[in-house]
Amino acid sequence: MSPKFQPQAPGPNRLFCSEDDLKWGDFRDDLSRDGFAIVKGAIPRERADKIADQMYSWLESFDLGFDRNDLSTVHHTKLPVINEKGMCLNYAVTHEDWAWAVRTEPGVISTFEKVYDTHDLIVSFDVVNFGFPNRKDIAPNTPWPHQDQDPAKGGFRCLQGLVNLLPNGPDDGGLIVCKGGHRLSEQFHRDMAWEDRISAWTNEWYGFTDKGMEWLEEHGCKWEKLCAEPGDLLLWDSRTPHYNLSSTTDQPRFCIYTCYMPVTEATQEDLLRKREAFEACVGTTHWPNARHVGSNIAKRDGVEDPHNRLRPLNEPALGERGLKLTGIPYITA
Ligand SMILES: O=C(O)CCC(=O)C(=O)O
Ligand SMILES: [Fe+2]
Repeated sequence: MSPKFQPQAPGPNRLFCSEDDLKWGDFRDDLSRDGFAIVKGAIPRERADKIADQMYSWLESFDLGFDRNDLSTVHHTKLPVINEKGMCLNYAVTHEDWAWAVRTEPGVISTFEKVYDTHDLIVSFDVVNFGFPNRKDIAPNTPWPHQDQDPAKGGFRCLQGLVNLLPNGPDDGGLIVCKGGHRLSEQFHRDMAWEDRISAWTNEWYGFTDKGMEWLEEHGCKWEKLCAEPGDLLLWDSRTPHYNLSSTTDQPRFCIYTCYMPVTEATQEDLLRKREAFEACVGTTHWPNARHVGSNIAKRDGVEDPHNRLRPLNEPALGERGLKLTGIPYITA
């Protein structure tokens, strides 16, 4: 059987993040130079506000006592399981209609189309972030500087993104990046190859140790906390060292990770696994090729959460573009 769509591979204007490709006059120049960029208003403010409202309603839908207007109800007993980094991994949250609404926003898709110079993209089913300020009821979010790319595989391979959904100032938590670190990545891993690695559950993750952080500093890299308005799209090269901070104000931080790659960079096996993940309403990492898939079984106090959900509360109604982003129409067998 031939696929429903014949995919087009990335075109000649694909971003390579090399010295000589600073030529676009838009966010791609920042991305190439700094390893990160902000696309202002990728989602119109009104629609971003609506998504944040739906995210709050989703948290309240568990009926555990969380009330968006009362920060004292931010407690793990009153919420679905959210880790110290603000991430919610289960409950089919990544397939809620509002998560898909963000993934299929034209301003978000077109940004990634420019980066890869193709319309034939697939999107990750990544987790969702509900970062609440000053949490004392869960473990502290200590710095976890890392890159989301296998050090053994150099070069620009994947662009990560997140759509910011609440006002996000300097102390409101969120993404912190190491400016220019992407360009030093290969040199870093050559110089630091002697060092024992922090254990990781996937090769596509590398954690920076204190020594690694010193190396970055000695090579002139500075860390920068990115600030954004609702609807802004934050982008970073997977080689760029980064982590997230928790809010120290009264302002929560909500975001949805959105990462796309050309479908031609996924194998048929990847697409079949991705289809299974879609049908089972489970998540992936930020890598859209679904090398790793998640589960909807959250554990609360060591046992299965009685509030687990295997399907979204509101199923997404995907149009043709949304369906293509799942990769399913590109399956040949
Ligand atoms: O929440 C963020 O800003 C960053 C998250 C992150 O680094 C990751 O998911 O790998
Ligand atoms: Fe990351």
